[in-house]
Amino acid sequence: MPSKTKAPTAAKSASADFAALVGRMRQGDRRATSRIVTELERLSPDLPALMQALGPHLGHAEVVGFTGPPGAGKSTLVNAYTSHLRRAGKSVGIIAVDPSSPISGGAILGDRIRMPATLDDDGVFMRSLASRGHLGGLCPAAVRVIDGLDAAGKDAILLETVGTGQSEIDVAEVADVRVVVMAPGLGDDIQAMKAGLLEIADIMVVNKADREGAERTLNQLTGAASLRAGTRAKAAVLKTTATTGDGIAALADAISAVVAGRLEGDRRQRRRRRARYLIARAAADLISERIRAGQDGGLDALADKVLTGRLLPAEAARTLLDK
Ligand SMILES: Nc1nc2c(ncn2[C@@H]2O[C@H](COP(=O)(O)OP(=O)(O)OP(=O)(O)O)[C@@H](O)[C@H]2O)c(=O)[nH]1
Ligand SMILES: [Mg+2]
Repeated sequence: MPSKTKAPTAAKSASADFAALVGRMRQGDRRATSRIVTELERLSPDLPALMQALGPHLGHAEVVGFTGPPGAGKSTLVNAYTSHLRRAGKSVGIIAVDPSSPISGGAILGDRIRMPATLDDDGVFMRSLASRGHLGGLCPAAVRVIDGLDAAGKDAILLETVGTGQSEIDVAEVADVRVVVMAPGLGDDIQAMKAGLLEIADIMVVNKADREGAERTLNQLTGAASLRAGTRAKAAVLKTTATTGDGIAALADAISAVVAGRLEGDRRQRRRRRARYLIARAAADLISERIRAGQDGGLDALADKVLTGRLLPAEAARTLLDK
């Protein structure tokens, strides 16, 4: 019979289990990696114990985010870059975030087909995640899985997200290098995404360079890159044909240049950025949850004050947060 007095023992054995499991994952045991990733993916009650076991091993991997409109060739490009990294002897973790709400077998199967480099290679671990409630965004589960694959000792973690709405900002938060993938014939998308996607890009890629209009898209992006506000370094703009591998070596060089320029000595900083993101998301979720549950911290009273002009919505939000 499980009883309250047994709880501490259970917690202790969970952490002992995780320490052993993390040890096996670090030896390259695929099944251990898979299990840890699954634990991270779902919010298991043992998560704190697992995070503790992962803690000492974090901060090695470079995280490269690939984002852009649907069908731009992100998966194909991730596959080509993975092959490149494998030839250089680097291990790779891939997280593909699928924005469709329920876990759709079709999309995930599609990722496997588009990423043949992930098959039958112990140096590559790939997981597709459904972003579910987080529309088009990067789900917190993906950020936890980054930690898992980082602790597994992967040299590079490649994160594929569809660039809509929130996700570009999220990718900017958690990726060390941000690659925005476009393709010819997406002219309207470029307009729509200029503000968000192009602002966060370290590297802009015109994929499908074998297609008509690639040169025009390249010029548009080069123009957008030069207009970018602020003091950040200008984004590199380059062409790839992911299906043949053309331009992948140049992309790899551009990614290395960003890494070399930015990451030296900031292991802790990287970890902290991901933790900050998780805390901010959890805080937002907590407030939404409280409001849904009716424990809304006097939201009606605040609403009345906003309606009568006595309080700005942002001030009301601050009051709500301070409760
Ligand atoms: N001609 C050409 N086709 C490409 C290239 N790269 C990808 N494709 C094709 O474009 C289609 C979409 O590629 P994906 O890699 O699935 O694109 P994606 O951006 O991952 O798509 P979603 O994940 O659905 O948003 C596939 O049929 C690819 O074979 C390229 O460089 N040239
Ligand atoms: Mg894809």
